[in-house]
Amino acid sequence: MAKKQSSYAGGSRRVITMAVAVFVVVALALGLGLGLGLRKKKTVSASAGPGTASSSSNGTLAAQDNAAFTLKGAVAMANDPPQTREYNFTITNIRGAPAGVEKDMVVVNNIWPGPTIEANQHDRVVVRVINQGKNATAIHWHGLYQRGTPFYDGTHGITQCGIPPGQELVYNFTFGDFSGTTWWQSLTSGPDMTQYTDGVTGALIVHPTNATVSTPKYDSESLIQVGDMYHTFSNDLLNAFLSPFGIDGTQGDEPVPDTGTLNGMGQYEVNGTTVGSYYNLTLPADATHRLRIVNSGSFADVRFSIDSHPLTVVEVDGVEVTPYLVESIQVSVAQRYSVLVTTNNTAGAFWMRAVVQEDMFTYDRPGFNGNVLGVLRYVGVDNSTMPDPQLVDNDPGTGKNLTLMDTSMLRPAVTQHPPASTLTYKVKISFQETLDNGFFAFINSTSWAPLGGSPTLFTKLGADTVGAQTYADSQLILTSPNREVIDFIVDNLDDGDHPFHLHGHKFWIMGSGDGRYQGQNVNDVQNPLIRDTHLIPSFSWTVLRFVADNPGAWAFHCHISWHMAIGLLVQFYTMPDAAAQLAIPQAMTDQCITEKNSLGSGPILMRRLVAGE
Ligand SMILES: *[C@@H]1O[C@H](CO)[C@@H](O)[C@H](O)[C@H]1NC(C)=O
Ligand SMILES: *[C@@H]1O[C@H](CO)[C@@H](O)[C@H](O)[C@H]1NC(C)=O
Ligand SMILES: *[C@@H]1O[C@H](CO)[C@@H](O)[C@H](O)[C@H]1NC(C)=O
Ligand SMILES: *[C@@H]1O[C@H](CO)[C@@H](O)[C@H](O)[C@H]1NC(C)=O
Ligand SMILES: *[C@@H]1O[C@H](CO)[C@@H](O)[C@H](O)[C@H]1NC(C)=O
Ligand SMILES: *[C@@H]1O[C@H](CO)[C@@H](O)[C@H](O)[C@H]1NC(C)=O
Ligand SMILES: *[C@@H]1O[C@H](CO)[C@@H](O)[C@H](O)[C@H]1NC(C)=O
Ligand SMILES: *[C@@H]1O[C@H](CO)[C@@H](O)[C@H](O)[C@H]1NC(C)=O
Ligand SMILES: *[C@@H]1O[C@H](CO)[C@@H](O)[C@H](O)[C@H]1NC(C)=O
Ligand SMILES: *[C@@H]1O[C@H](CO)[C@@H](O)[C@H](O)[C@H]1NC(C)=O
Ligand SMILES: *[C@@H]1O[C@H](CO)[C@@H](O)[C@H](O)[C@H]1NC(C)=O
Ligand SMILES: [Cu+2]
Repeated sequence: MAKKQSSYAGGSRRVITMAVAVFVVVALALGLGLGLGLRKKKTVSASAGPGTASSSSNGTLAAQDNAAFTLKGAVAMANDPPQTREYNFTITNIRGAPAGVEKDMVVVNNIWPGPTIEANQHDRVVVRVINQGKNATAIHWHGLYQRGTPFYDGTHGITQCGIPPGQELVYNFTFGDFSGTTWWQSLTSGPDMTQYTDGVTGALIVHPTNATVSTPKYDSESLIQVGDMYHTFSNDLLNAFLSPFGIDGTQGDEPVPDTGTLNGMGQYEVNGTTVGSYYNLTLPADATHRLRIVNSGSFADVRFSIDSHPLTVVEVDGVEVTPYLVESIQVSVAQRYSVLVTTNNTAGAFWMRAVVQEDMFTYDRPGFNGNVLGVLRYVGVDNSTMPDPQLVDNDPGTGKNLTLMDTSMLRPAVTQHPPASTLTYKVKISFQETLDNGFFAFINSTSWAPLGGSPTLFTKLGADTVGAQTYADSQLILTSPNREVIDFIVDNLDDGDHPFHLHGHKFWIMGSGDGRYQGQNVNDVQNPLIRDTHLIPSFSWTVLRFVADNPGAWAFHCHISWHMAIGLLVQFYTMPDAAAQLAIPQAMTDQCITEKNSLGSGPILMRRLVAGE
């Protein structure tokens, strides 16, 4: 929802208000272009200011030095025998100041970004998640297939109940066919739905064991985790977002971040003084380095570039792509790219830029700084040397007019021929006001709300029988009894772009276009890009194709925290008979009992729509 300078923004909501009695029917019939009037961009001091403590916390964020983001690397790990890599993740509520301004955070092991998991494809990973935080949690291992272990997908309300405060859960999985760059984050539901926004994120790197492609050679590798940053605790922002007047007086306007970070560091101006820090990367001259870039933010795209250094894109969401030389790349929330950078310039210091894109913002956040910087230095350059601002402004390879990666040019390095589809589902997404003055996201006429104590996977497997039937109106579940090749057609009727992610699979992007899908042929596309997170633009259609042969319950959702929290999620329930062969760990069903008990005798739904049911 909501895009700055869009003549459609906000329009459909007002139409709905006038026609509440038939709101779903009317809204769904609205289609494109029925907007009313221009949204004025206003300046508001939304919600609590920087550093407001909304909850008491224990401890403060530990500093990480630059070396924390250097990877061991594929070459160094190539001879490691297959092994189980074990981690303890302790979740706590703390205070921290990643961009120089103190705020409430929820983090793993007292650091942010959280611990990096770096493994080889043939390894097993065992993560013991110890929840010492205030609310329930669940950790999602983004992009992994979890074939045979769908209950470790970490999606609260779908593949597990929350890990209650004071309890722990062991995730234990292998990578199967997955290799490449990804990340983990908490995917919670209930009162604390936007928890990852407050800091439960980290990188997950899987080096291929049996590489089918030879990535161009590189000498070393490291991480670049970028994203937007809010100085207010996300739960407070969510409550303001959900209120009848919205965060800025207009319902549906998403909270605008204060700034962004690069490897957990950023800069912010407080009373004329710049606070925060810079991530520093030091590289030898005449070498090629692989940067694994993740947008672990919650809302905005981030545009990444390095002054005077072009980037060669070689990987997209774990898929090796034909090398593609660009000056900058734009990364939507939850997407990943690997780029190669060659230190062939005159030795010096250069800005790395992670520019938070503002086109989705609907109001001005005072003090906003979207120009997040880090420093690339060549070995031998004094570590206190900062890039020369004069040089930067005059450098033709930098500044504001960089050639941006065109995602339609990206092609898998190994040519693939997607199989013919055997099943088609079509949905439309929209944002609508409800009868009780709520404002929610809809997929067709369903707005997802988690069923407390009763995750889809467990319910479907008979491990739990409460709830799903009673509240089926909040669950759009697309069941396929057998292996299918699914064409999933999405009509985005909204004025915002949405980075959609499918759990447990990758999808081919078969086709897209303006307006609604009207039967366009998508079967002739050659070697289409395949990935797990794709930005579906405003007022457009997209056809995604994937092979549904992974037994389990899999979320397909917008990765913008605010949108998932208001229901922009649909589930694929695949091959129930095969799923029924899987044994859900006892510890997990026990946590559902805890969750149910904590809900008391009231309704088991943690949040549900009142209108339209
Ligand atoms: C801080 O930690 C102590 C000991 O673990 C605990 O008793 C206390 O409740 C915590 N305080 C907060 C505000 O979480
Ligand atoms: C995890 O914590 C347990 C208990 O404190 C400890 O025995 C174990 O060695 C830890 N494992 C790792 C990988 O740190
Ligand atoms: C790698 O290839 C070997 C030999 O073909 C096979 O046994 C192994 O399962 C493969 N490993 C992965 C992770 O694909
Ligand atoms: C992880 O799963 C493997 C395979 O089922 C099992 O052998 C191993 O004991 C498990 N590890 C833990 C810590 O549960
Ligand atoms: C925990 O959940 C409650 C709602 O039960 C919410 O008000 C609170 O902000 C959350 N606290 C934290 C620290 O996540
Ligand atoms: C910034 O200035 C305002 C107004 O003078 C003051 O209230 C505030 O404490 C200052 N903040 C910091 C971090 O110095
Ligand atoms: C430096 O390397 C890039 C590839 O990363 C290449 O495009 C560029 O031409 C090289 N510049 C020089 C001066 O060799
Ligand atoms: C810069 O280098 C000096 C000398 O090697 C070292 O003592 C110092 O810690 C370094 N500073 C930073 C910010 O890395
Ligand atoms: C990066 O380098 C600058 C300049 O030396 C220094 O002020 C800053 O502390 C460094 N950042 C980190 C995280 O070490
Ligand atoms: C950058 O692009 C803008 C708008 O397209 C144009 O007005 C401006 O002249 C360009 N600047 C440079 C340095 O090319
Ligand atoms: C969504 O609604 C459209 C009608 O507007 C219908 O054609 C389509 O089948 C529905 N999708 C699902 C999955 O029910
Ligand atoms: Cu969205």
